[in-house]
Amino acid sequence: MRLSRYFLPVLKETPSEAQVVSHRYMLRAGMIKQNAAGIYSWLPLGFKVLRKLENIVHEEQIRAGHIPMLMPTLQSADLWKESGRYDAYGPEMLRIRDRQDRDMLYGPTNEEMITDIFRSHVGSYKDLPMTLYHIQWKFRDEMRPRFGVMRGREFFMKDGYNFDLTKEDALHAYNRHLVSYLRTFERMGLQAIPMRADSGPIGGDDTHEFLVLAETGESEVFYDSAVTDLKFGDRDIDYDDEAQCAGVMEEFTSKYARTDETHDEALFAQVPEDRRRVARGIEVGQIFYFGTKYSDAMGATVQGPDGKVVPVHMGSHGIGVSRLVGAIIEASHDDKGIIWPEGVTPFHCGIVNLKQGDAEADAACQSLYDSITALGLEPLYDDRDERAGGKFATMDLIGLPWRITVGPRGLKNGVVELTCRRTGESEELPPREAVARIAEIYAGMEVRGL
Ligand code: P5A
Repeated sequence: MRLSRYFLPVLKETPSEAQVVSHRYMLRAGMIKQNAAGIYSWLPLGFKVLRKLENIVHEEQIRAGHIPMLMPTLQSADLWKESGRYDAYGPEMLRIRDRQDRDMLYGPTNEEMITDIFRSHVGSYKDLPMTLYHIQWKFRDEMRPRFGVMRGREFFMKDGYNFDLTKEDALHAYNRHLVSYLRTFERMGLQAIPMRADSGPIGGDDTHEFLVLAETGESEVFYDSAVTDLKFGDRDIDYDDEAQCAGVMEEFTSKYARTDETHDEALFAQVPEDRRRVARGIEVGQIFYFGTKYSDAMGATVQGPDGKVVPVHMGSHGIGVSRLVGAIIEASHDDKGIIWPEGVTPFHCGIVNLKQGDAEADAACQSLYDSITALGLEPLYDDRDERAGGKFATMDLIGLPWRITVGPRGLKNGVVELTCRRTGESEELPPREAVARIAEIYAGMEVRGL
């Protein structure tokens, strides 16, 4: 993409309404525009990151054997009256009446709708286990929408629902989700720690939240610092293997790590004192096992191998896809702007032309642009007729992890400059080698975007 043809409305001033760094940088980098409290348009740069996160979530869900689909944002209130949650959900639910005077709502989550789909089409244990998911906009009329996309009213969520014959099978689904979430968040360059939590309006006893540690996090968390040493890495997991999934679950959840709702001082006191941590975290995902709560209320049953008809065991699992954009920035930035991890960056590298209009510099930039594009990667070429300082400031703000700087002086010596956004280190090298380095950095990584 050439910057002169792109829509990147960066702001020079720091917007006064933004209280946290991710919100400030998302507004300044032209990623989002607020349309109403907690409701945002995703401008082109923000939309690219959102799509990258969505792609990673899809890939990891499909890898775990879960089946993608799409349910609507608007729901009929009838199903919620059946489950008993229409009244219980309270003022967070946006209730709408259609022209026929029917009660509708903008879905805050989809347990009821998926249970209805299941009961309409599945009647035998032979179709189980089954996990269906979608990635769709949700609406919760939050009392205090704030921190930009981190606590929005309209937000993008991946929500998945498992259906199993027995409690044991459903607990395997729980563990499988935990494992796939560890992998998903690591691919995004994040450490998200599973912590024992409270289930709130979703229900059930077993639930873990995934928290990214950050000073601006809304949740207070208590943990044994040993949990931050755990890395999922590139383990080869067989998601059907119950023992293997249970082993990873055990490894990642046996140390003390809890949100304030479930915190237990007496248990925490058993953690060696030098490893006890009290901090703040951003909740980027949550998994639940709630047994037969919805299948009992809504009659979602299957015939078991013994011919008996039994309610299915269920759980649900969510990832806050739009919240993650803010969470990644909270975890990865400096005083000049965002620093995108390679796995989620909107463009793979920037190309800065120090002397637009100089025939040699223009040709060298175009050639770099073509070579990097031919690799299947997306460069952002700043081809505007602007001062070098302004171009660097824009690149730093929008946070592309690598920048190639091209100027007549370097070209005389046959070199361009390759700069790492995270370390600030630069090296001079011939253009062909710069392209080879970019190819090497992104080898084996998901590279497609929009
Ligand atoms: C699990 C999926 C559920 O709704 N039902 C279906 C279950 N869980 S949850 O924890 O309530 O939400 C899942 C994730 O969505 C994100 N999230 C939000 N993101 C932005 N703004 C909000 N107002 C908001 N509310 C929830 C969180 O990341 C949460 O973990």
